[in-house]
Amino acid sequence: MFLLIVSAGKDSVNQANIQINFILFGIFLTYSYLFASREGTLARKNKDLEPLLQPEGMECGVAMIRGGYNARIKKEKKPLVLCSLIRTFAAMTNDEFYMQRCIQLAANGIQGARPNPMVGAVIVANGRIIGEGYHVRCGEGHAEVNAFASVRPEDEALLKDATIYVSLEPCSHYGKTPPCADLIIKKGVRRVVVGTIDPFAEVQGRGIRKLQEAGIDVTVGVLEKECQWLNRRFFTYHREHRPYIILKWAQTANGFIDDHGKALQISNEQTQMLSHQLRAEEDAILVGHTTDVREHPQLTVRHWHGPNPKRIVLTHNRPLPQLMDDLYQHVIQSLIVEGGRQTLQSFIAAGLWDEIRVETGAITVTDGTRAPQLPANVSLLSRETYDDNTLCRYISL
Ligand code: AOF
Ligand code: ZN
Repeated sequence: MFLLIVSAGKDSVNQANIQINFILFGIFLTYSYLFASREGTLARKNKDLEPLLQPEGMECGVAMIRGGYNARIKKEKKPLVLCSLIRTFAAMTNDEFYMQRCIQLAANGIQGARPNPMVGAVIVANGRIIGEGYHVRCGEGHAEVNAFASVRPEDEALLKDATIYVSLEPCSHYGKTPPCADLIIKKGVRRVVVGTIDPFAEVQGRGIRKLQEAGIDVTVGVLEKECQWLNRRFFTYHREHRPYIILKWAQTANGFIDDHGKALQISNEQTQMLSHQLRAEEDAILVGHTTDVREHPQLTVRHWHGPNPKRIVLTHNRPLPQLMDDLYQHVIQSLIVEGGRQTLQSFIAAGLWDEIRVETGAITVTDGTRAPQLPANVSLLSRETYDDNTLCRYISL
């Protein structure tokens, strides 16, 4: 539209130019129409998928929902006017759509997969999902194994024309299980779409190379940032040789973390539950020596379901780099730092943090320990309100 007005105004006698603009305008309208209807389709598809993500159906990492699900995910009829440009756009969106499904599946492995990454896989043939799975538990089948196992015998013949989407590069090494790249080659799929390269030293691009050498068409980097965010603990651990660090504190409305040095109940029932959920999802939790002596915090999971994180007390004379090395050696991929002020501030000063969670309650006190100072390079990730408490999550810029 913009092109049409500007160009026509400038050179209204140039017939050829106007014709080109009309064509461009036509493409623009067609694409807008298709894009809008596709958005609607995707929204409906997503809505269809949600109620089907029941834990019982996902127990073995294989969606037990293929019948109804396949029927519902079939593409809607597209309008007849389809130029190649639009097809390219549509293909891009398709890859992202199926990768999004991989991420959704992978997230089911939050408690069982670690220290392995959460990974999801989807097999698509003729515009239909014929198999999907995720990595359920460390030591057991990878996402690709579970996805292939879910393909119905009558759909096996479709594999030769199929595309497999995986949120993490298929592995190339013998770990607790054999290489997924070999399995994919053996199954004979035509195309592999990978969310992101595996940062694990034994893989790091070797899985992709193996597939390419076998003549498979490989696309890498679809929803790459989202795939890396999902496995932020795994990525930080392998890239930086330290755990993903979450600094966490609760403060009064006027910025104190205790009342004249005495512990203070700031969290309400809901935010306490969220804190315990966080504990269940991370590998370790740390407090400073002073906080341990003063408050004897249990640091366990009591208001949520899941394993307790490893409890660590930081002694005064322990340098943080040494602590990081130790945690790396013990395969601790994520760490919550719960306090007190000095400990939190020392992590901030050393730049050793990936996420900061600040809970602010409604109460005020007249004096106490001041809350740590947020670093300058924070970016607000989310802000949620739970009754009288506000939970802000920050990541670094
Ligand atoms: C994949 N698909 O679903 C996962 C992968 O000891 P193993 O055999 O379980 O291998 C663990 C490593 O495999 C892990 O560190 C990561 O590099 C990769 N995880 N790879 O192809 C999967 N979970
Ligand atoms: Zn694998």
